[in-house]
Amino acid sequence: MTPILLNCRGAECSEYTEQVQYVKNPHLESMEEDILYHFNLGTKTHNLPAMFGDIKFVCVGGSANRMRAFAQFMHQELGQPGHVDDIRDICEETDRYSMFKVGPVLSVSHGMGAPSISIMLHELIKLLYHSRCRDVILFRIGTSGGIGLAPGTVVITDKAVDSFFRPQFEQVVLGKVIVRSTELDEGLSKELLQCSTELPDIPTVIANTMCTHDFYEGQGRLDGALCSFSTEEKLEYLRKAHEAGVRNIEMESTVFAAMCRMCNLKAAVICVTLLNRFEGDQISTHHDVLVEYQQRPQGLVAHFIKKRLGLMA
Ligand code: R2B
Ligand code: URA
Repeated sequence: MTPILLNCRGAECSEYTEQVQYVKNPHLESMEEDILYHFNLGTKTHNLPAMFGDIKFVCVGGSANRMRAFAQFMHQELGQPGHVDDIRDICEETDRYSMFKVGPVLSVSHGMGAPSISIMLHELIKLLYHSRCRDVILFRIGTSGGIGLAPGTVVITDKAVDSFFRPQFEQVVLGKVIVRSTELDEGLSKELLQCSTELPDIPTVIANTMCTHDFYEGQGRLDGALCSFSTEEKLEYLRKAHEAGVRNIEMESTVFAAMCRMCNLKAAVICVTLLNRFEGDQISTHHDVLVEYQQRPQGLVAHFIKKRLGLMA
């Protein structure tokens, strides 16, 4: 690994270290100030290294409430001092995203869909860079629709694929399509699968995850405001996805995988299935059951983090 200049300015700028570079943007070096607008944080207004420099694990998920609950859960699991109710939303002055810090763990919401998570990830990755974090692992924990799996099964993503079952993410940049690989860290996925075997009642598989740009027609649902296909066409598409190794469908994994890969961040996607799409489209399971399902990826990641921190009995 070649030594690189840390992102420090003025008098601090002489420091060199062995560090993996998390950003790939030459323009950042020449910026006087970087405002992370959607987090309401900035390099001049906040001492980012002091606030975030010790982060080792970042967990992202769609909903602000779920990511608050994850932070509170981690607070208990890591035996942190203070009361869970005192964990404050670092981004409380903006309602775009929520962010909670518990020791070396950051929990951040990303909203729904690729554009929303992509904006969040740009600012999160710059936050890690400005904070001089090292050896950070990112997890996306979320919900999904299952293909041929019992509801409640946790899927650790092998390949994040697009709607054509290709392991890639396409982004339009300056009117041209840029294609980025969505390969994830195989070792990390296997380590997470091992963790699942050490926990009771978390049925878990490693499989491909399909990422779509819509929840309804885009995921082959018959119950949206629009539907342009028959039941048979829907089932044929799901069967093809199944043949391609896809076992769940969600809406952020490809851009998450592509951005983490480009930025040298180890990353994993862990989503619970809420229903089996061969059996229906509506999510009609009782609320309490859904809440328990959504805790499964959280429990798995918490177990992984505790093991990595050497906190397991
Ligand atoms: C899973 O659930 C959300 C849609 O309900 C979406 O953000 C996703 O990926
Ligand atoms: N999230 C999705 O994107 N699809 C589902 O079917 C369920 C949750």
